[in-house]
Amino acid sequence: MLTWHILTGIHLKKCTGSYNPVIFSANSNGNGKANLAPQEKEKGKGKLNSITKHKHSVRASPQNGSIAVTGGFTVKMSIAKPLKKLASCVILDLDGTLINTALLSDVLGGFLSKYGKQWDGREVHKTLGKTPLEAAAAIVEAYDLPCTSNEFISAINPLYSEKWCNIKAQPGANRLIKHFGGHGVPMALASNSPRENVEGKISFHQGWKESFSVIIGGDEVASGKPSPDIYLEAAKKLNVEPSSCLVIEDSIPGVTAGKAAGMEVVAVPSIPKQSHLYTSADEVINSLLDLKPEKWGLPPFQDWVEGTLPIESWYIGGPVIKGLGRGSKVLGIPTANLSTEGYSTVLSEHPSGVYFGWAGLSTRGVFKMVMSIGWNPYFNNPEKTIEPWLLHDFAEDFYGEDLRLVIVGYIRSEANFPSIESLIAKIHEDGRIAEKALDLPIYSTYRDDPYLKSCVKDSSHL
Ligand code: RBF
Ligand code: MG
Repeated sequence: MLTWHILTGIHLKKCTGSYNPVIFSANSNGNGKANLAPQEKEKGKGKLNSITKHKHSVRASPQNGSIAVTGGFTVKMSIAKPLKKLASCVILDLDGTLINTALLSDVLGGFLSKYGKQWDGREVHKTLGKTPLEAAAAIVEAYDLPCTSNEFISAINPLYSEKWCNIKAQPGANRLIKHFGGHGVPMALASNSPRENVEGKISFHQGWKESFSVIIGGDEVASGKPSPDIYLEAAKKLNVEPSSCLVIEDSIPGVTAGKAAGMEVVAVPSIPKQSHLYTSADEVINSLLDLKPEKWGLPPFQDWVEGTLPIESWYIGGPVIKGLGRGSKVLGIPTANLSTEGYSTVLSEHPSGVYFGWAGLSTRGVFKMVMSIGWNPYFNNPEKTIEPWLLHDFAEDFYGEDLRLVIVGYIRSEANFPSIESLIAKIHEDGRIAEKALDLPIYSTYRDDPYLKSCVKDSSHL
């Protein structure tokens, strides 16, 4: 039996193993309260008017603004945007979507160097979302290799499979799989890679194989993505209409395939700064942490607390460097920019966005901290940077001091803003959210993390 909460006071009980979709356009914050999206609040739209009880119905009727919620309730709303299609199943791509296959790029680099060629990491887009044969052909051609595409595949495959055990799940992948699995939402895995490779890769991720009702590899259909075949086959095996499937994809060929199959597609681009190219996707999100299943009629995540998402903690440290001189001067927000030298892997593993946690400064103590990771769309920086803002008034600068961070939660993805004032206002709001959240036990315990302590204690003997 499955139970989950959506809007205030509504419990939906399911008595069968199958999942019934629920759709509404307000955000649920996971503790049973209905929150409206901030922009809707501002405009005074999306107001919850009334909730009426009735029997099983699943369709939205945008004309009169009522949304049918399966399980017996209709939520009456004035709707700002037309509702998206209902999904009852999720079909996931693997490489770049659920797992971070970027490290395979190093294998390719090593391989090409044996041929006296130098791999240009920026060429990775030539292989993204392609079938193995197409990707091989693209590399053989770009680097003018003295072998056929098939020979290339036979040579590189064993080198790739040696690395499978080191491939990490994308941030939010385990959470997503557990969430949909726990709510009985059928999931399929649909990859251009051969089935054997798909199974090999996921075998290193506990609980994944059992979570998928269906797995389709590129070798099991006539043509790979961007052909819709893989997705259509997945829907067929799930025994559902393509129109009730939500696809999650990182590559353009994958998005094309999902749309061609008649499905709703959320793109999670795995190459930074490329979102503008994903025009055919129904939505482009920055990372799996930003997925809002309720937009597609699927059960909402319930792990957000007070505007924050607890994440598996991670650590980074180094000397404070001078940033681009904007923090204090332009914004009035003094960020203690962190040198990212030696942290390129850590940096590439974590999606850009606004995070928070605790900061240890060698001679000064431990402070609350909110930070942005990324390219700062407003300034469009060329490099991914880490810009922690220590929520404390310091009398002077501390460039060169050792700064250690424990990052414990996520707030939002980086955004662009129409004015510097609106950017500043948002950063202050982030600060208030972090400040408050860090007092919650789930986050406050990290204040005593040895990683921060050792650094503070060591230098107190100086
Ligand atoms: N810059 C952006 O362009 N977009 C953002 O959404 C954004 N969010 C931020 C959130 C926090 C908590 C902090 C400290 C900074 C953020 N910034 C953002 C970066 C800000 O523009 C940056 O601190 C200045 O560029 C100073 O170097
Ligand atoms: Mg992919």
